[in-house]
Amino acid sequence: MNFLEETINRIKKSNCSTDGTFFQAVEEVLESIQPVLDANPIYARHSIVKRLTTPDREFKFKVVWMDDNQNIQVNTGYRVQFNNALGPYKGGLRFHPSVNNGILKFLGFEQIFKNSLTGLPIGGGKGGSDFDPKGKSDFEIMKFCSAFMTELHKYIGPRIDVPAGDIGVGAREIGYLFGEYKKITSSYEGILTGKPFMFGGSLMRPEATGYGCVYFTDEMLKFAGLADFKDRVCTVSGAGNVALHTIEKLYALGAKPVSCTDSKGTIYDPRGVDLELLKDLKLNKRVSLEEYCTINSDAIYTKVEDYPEGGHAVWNIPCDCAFPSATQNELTLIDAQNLVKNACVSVSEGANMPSTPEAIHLMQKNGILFAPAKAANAGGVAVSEFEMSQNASMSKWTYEKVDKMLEETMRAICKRVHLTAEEYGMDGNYVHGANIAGFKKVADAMIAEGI
Ligand code: NDP
Ligand code: 2IT
Repeated sequence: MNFLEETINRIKKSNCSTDGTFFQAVEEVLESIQPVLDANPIYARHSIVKRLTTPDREFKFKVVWMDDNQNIQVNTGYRVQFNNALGPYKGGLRFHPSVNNGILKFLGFEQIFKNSLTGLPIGGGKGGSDFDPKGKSDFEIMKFCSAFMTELHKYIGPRIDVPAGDIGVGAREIGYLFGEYKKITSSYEGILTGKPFMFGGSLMRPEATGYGCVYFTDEMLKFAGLADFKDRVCTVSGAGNVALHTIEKLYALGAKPVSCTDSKGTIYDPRGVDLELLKDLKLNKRVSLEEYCTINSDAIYTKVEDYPEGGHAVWNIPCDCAFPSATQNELTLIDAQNLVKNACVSVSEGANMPSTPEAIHLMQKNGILFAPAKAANAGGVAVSEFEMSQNASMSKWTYEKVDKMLEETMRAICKRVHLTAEEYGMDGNYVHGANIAGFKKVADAMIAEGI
């Protein structure tokens, strides 16, 4: 048995059988870093892989709250503090019924390397709850957030662990969480990022992940000697924070984004997505995408259940550049086959691990430029770190300053990933480049900090 198989078997034994996404994330990183481990026995001597694949700490707690009908509800809350070799634990909170320990371990593990790639002093963590915000009143959201923070506040702090948003957690939830922390501790500190601007949030944090993903892709196209975004047809999945701002920046650079999706279906609008309508439906009204077609009858809506099993309608729309920006494993082998068939040029992961390993392999084999999540969507956490800096110094930076820093950060990450892949003889393989560059920095810090 080789080292990779041995490590995966060990991890499978010491974790739950439901931790599939965590094993998937670990396997991908281990495959990439094999040449680094072979060339540098110091990493084995310091048991870096074993230490890096074991979270420092995992919290699981009960969240009890009362709904609008005065029924008492019980959910489970989690925080995984994975690795703080480079800085305080940093990573989002996800509120979604699918959340379990395995999903948060996968997200926390990925976050270590992503945060390392930003070059900023932040470690990796993730948290959340199986609470479903859909259909809840503002008051119920507030009550759940308060109850969640009653427990979470014990584990976080500006130099300890700084959560932010993720699926189901935006500025509204962060506001309620912040308010409760302040009430419990009487302390006004930067313990969360993604806060509304009026109480310490950074300008550009809402836009950062989507804009950052587009900046990264622009740089990747340049490295490949390809034309920029002007007139390129782009497909985007998701209709949340990341997707909306990806679409916004694509328009700003002259591209034509033609799709968006939610958990119920796909919108294909060949003339280009109506962003104002989309924002109104998703940010204000919080309704299903199906409503888009009642207002804009030229768009085509495909329900999830009306598309053949195993694939997703959005990846069968002809495009130059694709941006999976909804959730994990939403781009499968069948989807990759369709993207190849339709001569897609690039795929950039706005979501975390949206492509399956088989899909990535096929896309790369067929020459599609592939930007992995931990590099392409690092703009969100980078601007979160800028928010931490602003909070620590009690200052507020301008929109232009943050946007410039975001763009520079994303272009620098792209360059570093590109050069690392080149250094290891894997030109253009951004998966290996990102994993190796992210790993080396954390591993070297762990060695320098001792056991
Ligand atoms: P939002 O909650 O704002 O939006 C999520 C979108 O994805 C919604 O349109 C939602 O549809 C859809 N979606 C969620 N789960 C599923 C599912 N199981 N199947 C199909 N569609 C689904 O989340 P974000 O935009 O913030 O996050 C999207 C992705 O980006 C996630 O992978 C997240 O981890 C990642 N990410 C987010 C960052 C951020 O700054 N927010 C930073 C880096 C990565 P519906 O409303 O119907 O559920
Ligand atoms: O996956 C991610 O990088 C996020 N959800 C953002 C994390 C953060 O701390 O801003």
